Amino acid sequence: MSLKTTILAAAIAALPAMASAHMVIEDAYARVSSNMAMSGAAFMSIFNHSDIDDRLVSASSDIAQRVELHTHIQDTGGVMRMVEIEDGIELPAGETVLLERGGLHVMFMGLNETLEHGDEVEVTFTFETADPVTMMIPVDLERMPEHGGHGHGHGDHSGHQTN
Ligand SMILES: [Cu+2]
Repeated sequence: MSLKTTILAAAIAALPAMASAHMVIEDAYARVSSNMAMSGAAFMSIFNHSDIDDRLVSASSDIAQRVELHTHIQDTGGVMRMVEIEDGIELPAGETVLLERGGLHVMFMGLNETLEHGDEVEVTFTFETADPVTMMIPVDLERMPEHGGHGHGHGDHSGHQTN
């Protein structure tokens, strides 16, 4: 292979990474909040495939009147509650950040339509540095929370609500 061909091949190989703006969002799913019928949330992993620390600044979608970035905190009474993260979610270079049940999540406030299992929701993610990412996120009302960290073992279906 000539040097020129090698460079061309390398450039072509680099294209998909550039197109995805160095943010790789995987395993995304959305669901209706169990405690608020007209709200929902989305969970996923975000891999910052770059050497630049970045930040998820906001998410937007037509599915809801407002889309916020939330996390859970424990209040003084020991009760977990959700709070908006106003300065965005940190995405350290080369690391994967998990948005998961009981932790960080994308919150849909005031759903414009109900989320049915199997639907897809279009969501656009805006980053401080990386290009925005728009993707279809499947609604999965059957997914159980990940075990680990929240005191729920496998087979714990007690918290399962489809609505
Ligand atoms: Cu929330």
